[in-house]
Amino acid sequence: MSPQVLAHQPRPFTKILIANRGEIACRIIATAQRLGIKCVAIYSAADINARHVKIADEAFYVGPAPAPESYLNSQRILTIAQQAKVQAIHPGYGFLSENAEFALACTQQGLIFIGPSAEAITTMGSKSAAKAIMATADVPLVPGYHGKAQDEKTLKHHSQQIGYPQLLKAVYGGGGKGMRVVYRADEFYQALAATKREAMASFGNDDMLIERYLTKTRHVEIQIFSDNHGNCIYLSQRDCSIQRRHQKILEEAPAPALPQATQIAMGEAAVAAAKTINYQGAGTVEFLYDEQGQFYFMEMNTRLQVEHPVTEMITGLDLVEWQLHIANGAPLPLTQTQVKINGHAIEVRIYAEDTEKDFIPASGNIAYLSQPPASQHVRIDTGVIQGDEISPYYDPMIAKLIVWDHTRDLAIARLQTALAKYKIAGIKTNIGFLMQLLQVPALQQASLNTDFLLTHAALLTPTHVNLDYVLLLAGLSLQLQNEPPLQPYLANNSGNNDLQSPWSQTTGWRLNQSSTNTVKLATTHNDNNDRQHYTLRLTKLTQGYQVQINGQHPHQQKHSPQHCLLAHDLQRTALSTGYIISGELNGDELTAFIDDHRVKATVVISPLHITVFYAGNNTVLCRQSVTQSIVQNQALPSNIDNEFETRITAPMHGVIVSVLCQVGQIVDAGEPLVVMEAMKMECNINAPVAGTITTVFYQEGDMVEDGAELIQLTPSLILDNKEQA
Ligand code: MV4
Repeated sequence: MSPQVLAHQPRPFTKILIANRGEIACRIIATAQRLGIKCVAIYSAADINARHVKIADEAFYVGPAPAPESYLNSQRILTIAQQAKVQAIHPGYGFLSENAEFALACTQQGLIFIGPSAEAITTMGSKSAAKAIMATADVPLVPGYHGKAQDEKTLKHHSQQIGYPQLLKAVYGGGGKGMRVVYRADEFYQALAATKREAMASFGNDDMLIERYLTKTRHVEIQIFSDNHGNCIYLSQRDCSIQRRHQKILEEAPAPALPQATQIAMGEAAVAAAKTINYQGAGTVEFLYDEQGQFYFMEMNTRLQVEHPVTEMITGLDLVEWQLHIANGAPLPLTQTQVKINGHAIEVRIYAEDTEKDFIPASGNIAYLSQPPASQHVRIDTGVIQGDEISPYYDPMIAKLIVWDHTRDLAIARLQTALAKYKIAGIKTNIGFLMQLLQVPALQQASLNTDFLLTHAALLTPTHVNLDYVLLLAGLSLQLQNEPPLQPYLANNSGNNDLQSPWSQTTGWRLNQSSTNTVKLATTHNDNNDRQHYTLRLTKLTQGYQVQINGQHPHQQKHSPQHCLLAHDLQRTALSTGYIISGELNGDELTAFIDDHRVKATVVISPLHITVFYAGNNTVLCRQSVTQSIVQNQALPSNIDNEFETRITAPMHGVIVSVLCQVGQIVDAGEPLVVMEAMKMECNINAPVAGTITTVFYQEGDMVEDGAELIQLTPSLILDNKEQA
């Protein structure tokens, strides 16, 4: 370091604005506050109660929920920055982070944009400009054409020169859009026209470049850091090959099995790339790495990336701290040789999505959230807490789970353990999918390429869950929830306690069937919009319960002959039917005996659902209890009560298109009551039996959750009985 650099002691920032939301806003705030910097958050109408707003020192409303009106509203954000008197703006990733105009506007208003110059952003935003610059820095490029001339003849000429297969790429493309593989010369013109149309629609520019299409490549990227004093270093690599439709799912550092010489050559190429454009701050240079061990420049991202924590875990550095120092004019804290790489880190992205329905983003409430404890091995970056909504306006990422250990194998084991402890209910997530992914031998052997998920799709089908067990655990939990341990109750409660009252119970408990309780459960709707219904009959034994599912005996009772005869065995022998279960519920944690098998599960009980986390699976069951009025009607003959489902529930999350009935109306079985719409498909909700509408819970335009009660209908038969009673 030169004496001048050492002499340069910039005054640290005291207040910054974070022009972002979610986990990255929280992550930036954490470092800034640790450094004594005050943080100003911005929030859209959807984020008033968001975690990033709560942890910030102050926060300003930025605009309505849609991103163009809030987190992309650069004018409004700059106004807030002036009003809040911040010195700098951290853009995070996404939103305005790679918007050159915004970076320039910040600078022009005397605010420091925590990132590179507008010029560097502009250059790297064009794939052809980036390639042209990289060529001057001797960074290896995929053979192809990235010239200015865009007439069909020129493009066709270069297409012939390059050979096939080749890839047409939009110069301003991103996210896998505006890209097409051309396998034969005679496909060229048609592919060109289609790709140009797509590019024009998506990016407002249809300039193209052509590259030789490389197959079986890995995505390996280099984290670089440059200061304003001419220093630039690289911080190992990350392998981000495991992605689905250009959405990264798992990232790791360092890139596994990369020869030392390649690590150095790639790192130095990335530094050369950054130096050529006078880059400042954090950046990532992406390469394609092929089976021959060659690497090629793909693009440069001029921001802090989502997956930066894996680099932090293996270097022990805080990259946001570095960004703040460098933006403030300080020199890089380390030289290249001082950078030490230790162990292996893996990150998985936990998304709110339905992995069984083509990974469509899920939105809704995180009704339950239980995370593995953070440690030197486990880090969780998240912007949500239990009870928060995942709104449809923004990226559905719930959290990043990052693990570290001395070796890749140990890190995978850590990740498996941590994922098993990651429990979310109320919204669909990809956690089960991630657990399966970690079981794939090719993943464990680091046999990676960008087609990984396509190649191994067959191994990533949902695992078979023992539904009997899940039903038993659910039934037992509902039973235990309403039946606290006898001794403590007698000891501690002397007066009336409504919670103990049979009228408060929702398990289907009945006065006139004192020893047998009925629990009705149903699976959530499948693709064909139907569900399986189950009736569990629990008969109280001296210890635990004897349970029948749908009145049937369990399929194959496994008796272990060597096993000593336990009380359970004796009772089962006596009854010679059903399962014998018992257990204890401590909060959400259930310990149960199912026959002789002692198992642990987590159960989350809500008014409409019960979610059972068991053996790495998460099963949501709908509670199909009968309505209170029927349960409370002691005069009802016991044989009809449970056979009628009078709760008419939404088969899916969606919008009420129309309500076709009103309170008091007498309807026939099969008569349509409500029309719902979800994912652009309409569906009628019909009366399951003839009866009288007693309650209508929603009106046109309302949004309803899957399983929400829509209509209450009292079956005619029941009314008749009531009148008799
Ligand atoms: C490629 C390629 C093969 N050959 N270029 C995808 C995103 C865009 N930024 C560049 N991409 C690719 N460019 C040539 N000449 C394969 C991909 C590619 C890919 C790259 C990184 C990570 C995942 C990918 C998935 C499909 C295709």
